Amino acid sequence: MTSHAIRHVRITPIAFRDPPLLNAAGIHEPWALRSIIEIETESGLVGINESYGDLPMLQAMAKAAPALTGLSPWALNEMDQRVAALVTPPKQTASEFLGQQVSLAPGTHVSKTVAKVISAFEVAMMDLQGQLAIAPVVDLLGGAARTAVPYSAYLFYKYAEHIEKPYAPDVWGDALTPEQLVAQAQRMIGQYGFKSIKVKGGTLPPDEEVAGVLALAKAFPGTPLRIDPNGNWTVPTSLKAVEQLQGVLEYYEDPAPGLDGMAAVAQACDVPLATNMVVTDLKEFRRNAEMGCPVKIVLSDHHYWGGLRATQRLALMCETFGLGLSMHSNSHLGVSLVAMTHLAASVPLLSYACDTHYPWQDDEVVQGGRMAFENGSLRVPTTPGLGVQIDRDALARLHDNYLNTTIRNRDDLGQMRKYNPAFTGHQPRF
Ligand code: GKR
Ligand code: MG
Repeated sequence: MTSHAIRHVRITPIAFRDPPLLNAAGIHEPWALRSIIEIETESGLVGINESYGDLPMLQAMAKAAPALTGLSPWALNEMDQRVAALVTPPKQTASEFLGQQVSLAPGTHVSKTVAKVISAFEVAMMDLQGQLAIAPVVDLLGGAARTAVPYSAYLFYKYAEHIEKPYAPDVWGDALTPEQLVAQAQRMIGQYGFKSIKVKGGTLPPDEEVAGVLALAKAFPGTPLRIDPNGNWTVPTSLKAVEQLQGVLEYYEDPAPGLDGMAAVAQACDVPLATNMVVTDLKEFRRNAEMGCPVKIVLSDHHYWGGLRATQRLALMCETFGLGLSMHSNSHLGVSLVAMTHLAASVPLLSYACDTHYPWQDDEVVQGGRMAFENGSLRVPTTPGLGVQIDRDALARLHDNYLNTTIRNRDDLGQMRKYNPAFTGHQPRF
C-alpha cells in the first residue's frame, strides 16, 4: 500500500521587492522576507505554504521540521504537540526588542514562535490532505460560507523611491498629500475593484492624515473607510481625530497604544475599535473580555494565531463575546493570499473586507503569476488542497534575492534612520 507519511520538509527563504511604505515604526526596507514551506510525502505528494522569513522563524522551523518525519498529513494534533515540545521561544534581548516594530507587526514577536511554526506546517499539511481527499482546503474547514472573499484597498503614505535606489522606482509614486492618497486609491481600486479602503496612518501629522481620509470619503462616497495609526496617537489625539472623522469610519484600528489606551478611547467614542496589536493571543483576548471588551473587532491572522483551525476557534470566541472579526496582513505573496481566502471563506463571522498587502508586491511564487481579483474579491479555489502550485523558476529567483540581500530581520526603524538619523521611533509620536 502507498504510504503518505511525511518524508521531508523543505523550507526556502525568499525575498521580494517591497515599496518604501511609511508606518508608525518607520519605513519598509527594499526587500520583504518570507519563506516557502514544502512538505513531501513518501508517495511523492508535496503540500505547500508561505510564512515569515525572518531569521528566528527560519531557525525555529528548521528545528521543528525533522519531528514531522513519518507523521501522517492528517495528524495535525500530533504535529501541534511535537512542535510545541521542540520549539522554545528564543530569549529576546533588549536590542532585539524593536518596540513599536514588534507590536505593529505581531508576527515578528518571538513569543508567537510556536503558534507561527504550527501554522506554517498546518497549512502545508492541509494542502496535502486536500490532495488526498480531492477537496479544497475550505471544505476541510467545514465548507465555504461564501464563494469569494472581499479584500480592502490598503493605502499607504509613501515615498517615490527607496533611499538606496536598489531597483527602478515602483509605479505608485509619492503619496504624502490628500490628493496623492486619493490618486493612489483610484489606481488601486481601478486595478482591483476593492469596495472598502484602509489607510495606514500614524506617520504624518494626524491633521494631515485626517484630511486624507476626508478626501477619500469625498472621492468614494459610501465606501467603508478605516484608518490604522498603529498605536502612534495619544488618547487625546485619537479622540480629536475620530471627532473630525465623524460619520466616516467603518471601524477605528489601533489608534492609541496598549489595551488601556484603547479602552480610554473606547469610553469616549462610538466608532468600534479594531486591533491587530492588543488582542493577538488568547491571554490578551481574555484581558479584553475582562475589561468589558473595549476592542470590538479582532483582526485575525492565521500566520501568528496558530493556523487555520486556531483562527476558526478564535472566531467562536469572538462570537461568544459578541465581537466582530476581520483579517490583518503583512507583505506576502500568493500562497498566503490563497490560504487567507480559504480560511475567510470558511468563517461566516468574518464578513468585513480583509486586509492584504498584495497590491504592493509585483512578484509572485505561484504558477500562473499574479492572482486575479474580481470586483475586489478573490474567488475561493475549488480544486484540491490550496489550489495553487509553486513555480520553481520563480522560487529559485526569489531565493537568489534572499541570498543577495543582507536583510535577515525586518527593521523599519533602522531603515527610517537612513532617511532621518534623528528619527527615534518613540511612541506615541503624535
Ligand atoms: O506593513 O507597514 C506595514 C503594516 O503596518 C504592518 O506591519 C502591520 O502589521 O498591516 C499591519 C497592521 O494592520 O497593523
Ligand atoms: Mg493594524
